[in-house]
Amino acid sequence: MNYLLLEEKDGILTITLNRPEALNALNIALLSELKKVFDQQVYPDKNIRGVIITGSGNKAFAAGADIAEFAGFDGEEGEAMSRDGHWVFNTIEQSPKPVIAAINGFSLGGGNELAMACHIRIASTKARFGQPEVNLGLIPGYGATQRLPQLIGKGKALELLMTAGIIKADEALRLGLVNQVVEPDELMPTVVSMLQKIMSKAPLAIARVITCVNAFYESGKDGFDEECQQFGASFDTRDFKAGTSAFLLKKQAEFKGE
Ligand code: CO8
Repeated sequence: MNYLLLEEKDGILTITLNRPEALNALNIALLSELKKVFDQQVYPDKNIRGVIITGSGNKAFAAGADIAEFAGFDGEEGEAMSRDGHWVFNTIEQSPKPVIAAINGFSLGGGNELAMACHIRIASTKARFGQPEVNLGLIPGYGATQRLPQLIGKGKALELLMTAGIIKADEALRLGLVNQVVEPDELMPTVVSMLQKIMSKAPLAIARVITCVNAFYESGKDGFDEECQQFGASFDTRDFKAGTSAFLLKKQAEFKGE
């Protein structure tokens, strides 16, 4: 990996975007490495039960797509880049393992779109958020026109998208863009602690929750119907038996993800 640092510990894979000299701007090669990590490690590896995505250095999560890289693109290349990015970010959003963005600084443009593709966002007080694409004569191409209104509502999303305003972490929390804001030195411990809490639950049930919530936003899908199916399928798992018997015996359940 040229642009990502990977560290696996106690079932958590931490992926660090590693281009600090460019504020971790997302170039095409970095995104393709990210896709590979999810396809080849996160999805298939049973030992990985949760994922953290963060940025290297102390200034940025990611300050957007790499402007220098796409500056010479034409429309066809721009659309292809956008479609490739959607493919990567959808893979993250649909990950059966929980993915938390640990937002340690600037979360702008494509960087913020990456954060929004994660299931949960926890920010340091130093984080700054925005979709500044209209400053460049562009619109967001990695999902912000869809995921930002899903998270904060249409009116505020349009305001941020059209003014290119940069907001602080406390405002992002107020709007619902992030789940929690903590001091910088508390960021990683807080993220790890939330992931550990999720990872202590039944893994297949966690995956089904992600599937059902995503279904609400997927065109052509009936989220209520998806819930009925996934609910029913949960009964046929060993984890369901383990969870219910542990409850009835007043014990702590041990889930195996089976
Ligand atoms: N792309 C490439 N390089 C970047 C980016 C970026 N997005 N952001 C920062 N850098 C580089 C700077 O060029 C600089 O490099 P160098 O030292 O070689 O000059 C280095 O990072 C440090 O940046 P600054 O000196 O600018 O740091 P400041 O603290 O002064 O400013 C800012 C920080 C405010 C974050 C500033 O860097 C900035 O405005 N960056 C650009 C933010 C932006 O516009 N992001 C949106 C990009 S467009 C996008 O994300 C579209 C996504 C969808 C694309 C879909 C396909 C078409």
